Amino acid sequence: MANPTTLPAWKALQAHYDEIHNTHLRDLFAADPSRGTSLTAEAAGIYLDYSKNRITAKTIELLTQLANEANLRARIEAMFTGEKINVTENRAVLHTALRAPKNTEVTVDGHNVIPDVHAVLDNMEAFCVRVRSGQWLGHTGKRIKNIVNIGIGGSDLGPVMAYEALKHYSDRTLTFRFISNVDGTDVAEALIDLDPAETLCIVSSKTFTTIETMTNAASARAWLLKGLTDPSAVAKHFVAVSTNAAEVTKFGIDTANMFGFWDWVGGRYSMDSAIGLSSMLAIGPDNFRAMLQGFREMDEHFRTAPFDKNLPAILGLLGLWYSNFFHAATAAVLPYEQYLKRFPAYLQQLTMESNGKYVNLQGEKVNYDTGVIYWGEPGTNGQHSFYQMIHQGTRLIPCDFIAFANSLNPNGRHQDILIANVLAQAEALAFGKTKAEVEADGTKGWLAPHRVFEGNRPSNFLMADRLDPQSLGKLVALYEHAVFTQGIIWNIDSFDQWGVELGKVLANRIVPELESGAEPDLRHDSSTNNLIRRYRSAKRT
Ligand code: G6Q
Repeated sequence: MANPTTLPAWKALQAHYDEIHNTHLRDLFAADPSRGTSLTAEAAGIYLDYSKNRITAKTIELLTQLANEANLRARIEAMFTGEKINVTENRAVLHTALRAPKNTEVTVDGHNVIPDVHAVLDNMEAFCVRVRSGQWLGHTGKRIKNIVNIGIGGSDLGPVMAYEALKHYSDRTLTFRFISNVDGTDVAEALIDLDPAETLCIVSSKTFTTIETMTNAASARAWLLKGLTDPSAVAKHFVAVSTNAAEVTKFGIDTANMFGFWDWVGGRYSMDSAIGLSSMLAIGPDNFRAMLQGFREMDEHFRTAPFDKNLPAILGLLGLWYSNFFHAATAAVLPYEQYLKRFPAYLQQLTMESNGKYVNLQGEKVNYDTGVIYWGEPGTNGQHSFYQMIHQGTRLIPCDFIAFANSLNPNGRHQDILIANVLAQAEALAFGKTKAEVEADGTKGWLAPHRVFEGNRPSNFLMADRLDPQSLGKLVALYEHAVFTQGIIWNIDSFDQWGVELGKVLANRIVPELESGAEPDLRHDSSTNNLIRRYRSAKRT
């Protein structure tokens, strides 16, 4: 693939941007009364209104042309059919196979992976039924009441996000905790009030070598044995989710209690693999399979719908429009659904680890911005803090609003007030409040500009019926494929993470220097050496 900025569609988009970037949404709406219904798309029960973007029909035409020139269609097929599109790791990228129906065939190195996927799913299901029904007992014969997932990054963010998102559907007799940070406080607080005899730890790590997870798992095992004393208790209280059977065995977990996945599942794309074991324990196998069905519906839509009707493609292309043409540095994701409180954090990893790359597939430094910085909080909380800057700041911050027609906890006027707020925010951002309107309200002179809202602040509006396992699957797949769309056009490897790998190596080098009894031979820069010495002399234990 070529440098995208040399493609005819990119050049046409630049010229088009020069023409329309100052056009106000007020004027675009005034010129076309049907805009609010025409610039919309719907698939799998998710409605996307993208009319409040700084675009015209021509913009969409050019963006889809760009997708075509970048061979997006062929690249989608390459992903779905198991081509090794993660070129720097020479791996297929097949999270879509995790939710493919049993009768599909997807081959990697000549091997159909779908039966393997379903075998693991069936194992997970059998295990979850045993734990949830009380057939699986702890070492002392007590029923499991607490589930602790120990993992980090892709082995944590998906499980935490999904647990929070689907709490409404979870078994409330079970307590869930998630330990990720190597800060001893994380493990201490997670276990503080749990009875080891009633606790099941899931050690989730693709590699089973990540220092944070292995340190936390060792501490959790020590905590368990302090309570239960007999080392054979580990077998009843620890299971593993990993691709590394040898390391799992070394840790002392029977591989009969290991749930596998494969190198073609990236960490940040793994919440629907065995990494979702805690989710399945929480919501039950049927709900987990319903979530997979949701993912699958969005996969099929992405694979087959024309790009101008394709939700992930539109979302991805609009993100690129603001990143590369308006030079917006960040984008806010604002779910008006309390259960989605961890969704922005989840998306942060998805987009930033996937597309935060400065070299292209050929290893050359790119001369355009890649990656969208996502951030956000559930509404309406953000309205009372950072929305000020979205409304009246000097930076352009495109927003994705996510709302559901039905609350899972209907209560009087709550939902109407919530939805009124999200609608009002999107409206105010787009249309603002003019000086004339401010003055008509009685504010004159130098005070008036403080109350003027320029508007023309773009947003997408996603709406679905209600948050449930299926709609969560659809939403996650929607963003996965939007990120994919951008990565293809930017011509980068969205599926490696060398920046993360580096962190893993660097810390391992310094640990022995901090733990050394004698003054270590420090070979870092003067700042790092000084900080190491300072830490060594200040630490008491
Ligand atoms: C995700 C990344 C990264 C990874 C963690 C945990 O795409 O690769 O966040 O998930 O570093 O790795 P392990 O699962 O191997 O412990």
